[in-house]
Amino acid sequence: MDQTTQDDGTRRDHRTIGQHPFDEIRAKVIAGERLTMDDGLYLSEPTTPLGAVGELANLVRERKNGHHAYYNINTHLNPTNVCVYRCTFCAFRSDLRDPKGYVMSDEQILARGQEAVDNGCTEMHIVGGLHHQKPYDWYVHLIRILHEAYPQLHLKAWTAVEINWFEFLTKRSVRDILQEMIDAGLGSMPGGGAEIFHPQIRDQICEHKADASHWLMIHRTAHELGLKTNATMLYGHLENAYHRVDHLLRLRELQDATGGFQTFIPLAFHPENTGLAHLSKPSAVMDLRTMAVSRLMLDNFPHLKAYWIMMGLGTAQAALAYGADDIDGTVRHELIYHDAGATTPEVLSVEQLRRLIQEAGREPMERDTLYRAVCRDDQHWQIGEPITAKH
Ligand code: V47
Repeated sequence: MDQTTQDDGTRRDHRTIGQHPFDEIRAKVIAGERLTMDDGLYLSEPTTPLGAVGELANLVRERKNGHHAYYNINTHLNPTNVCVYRCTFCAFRSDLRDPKGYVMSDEQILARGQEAVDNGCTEMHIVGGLHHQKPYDWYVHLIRILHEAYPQLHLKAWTAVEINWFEFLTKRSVRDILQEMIDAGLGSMPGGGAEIFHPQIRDQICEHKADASHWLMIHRTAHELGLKTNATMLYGHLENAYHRVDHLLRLRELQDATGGFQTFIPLAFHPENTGLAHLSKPSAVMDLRTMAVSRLMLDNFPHLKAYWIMMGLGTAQAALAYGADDIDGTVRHELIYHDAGATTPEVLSVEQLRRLIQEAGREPMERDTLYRAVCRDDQHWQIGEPITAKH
């Protein structure tokens, strides 16, 4: 396609003759060739038929993961909601002295671990606020006590933004901090805190947070230490298609270098109780297009997740035909989305999750956090074969 994209995302179209741009993109995808910024922008335009974009994304999804749709049995733990930052999109955070603020005790944290194990969870997803008064040692301590008490439970913990906060608290290197966390029991890192990398948007929604290059450096370091990580993108607020495609390209570049990302999770903005409450929630059409464009641009990511808590059950089911191959998990104790107005249930049973997947025409497969098949009988589970997405 003969086009140039300027810095603000507008495009100059020099195309006069030749193939229709969609045919060109389709030919590239079929040949396994890489898409460009301009391709991503074309696919993002509301006038590019959503069905056609979805079909192309589905082709890549089935090439990589066949008809499987993965899920896990998991729980969330947010040890505190007290946070020094005031990101405009966040409804979860609390000021230090706000009655809404809480900090969990060791006993409460361990009780959550016990509840997770009793419910057959393989994973605990741990993130929270950057507490004004909690020392770094507290964050290491809670990983250690959980891991010592429940060694089978995979601890997927701390976003890059939290790791950056630990750098500030300790004045130590990212490598040192991550190594200490790994020694304490950290199993992998979730993808939060990425928001939108482009400074035109990042500076408006979370100006104090680690910037794009710092977020990426922390994930690069994690990958070098052998940790698998995820990546997210928060969309449907102040950004436009250019910012979204730019975000995807930055992730793709790091993945080329390290191969350490497992899953990409596009996160739809929920405005209720946030500093951006005047905005409306992105539509299902936008959710599906963002999933499909992400699948097509992130050709080196093995998995894309339709996070049902955020998308709603119906859209998450549909997303399994628009590029997603994973639906996250049973999810107990989710607070970040429910504080921002999500109306999805607090938890789904395994039967409900499997039925959602089957209704979408996919074959459910339980995985652990590191994408290995999980084999279960009534009381016990064990790890089976690794799930390998094809290129
Ligand atoms: O970074 C916060 C987002 C993220 C709102 O790695 C909001 O498997 C929408 O990263 N509306 C945290 N989004 C959640 C997250 C995540 C979720 C599920 C799975 C994984 C994974 C990671 O939630 C934040 C931010 O981007 N967020 N507030 C809101 N009002």
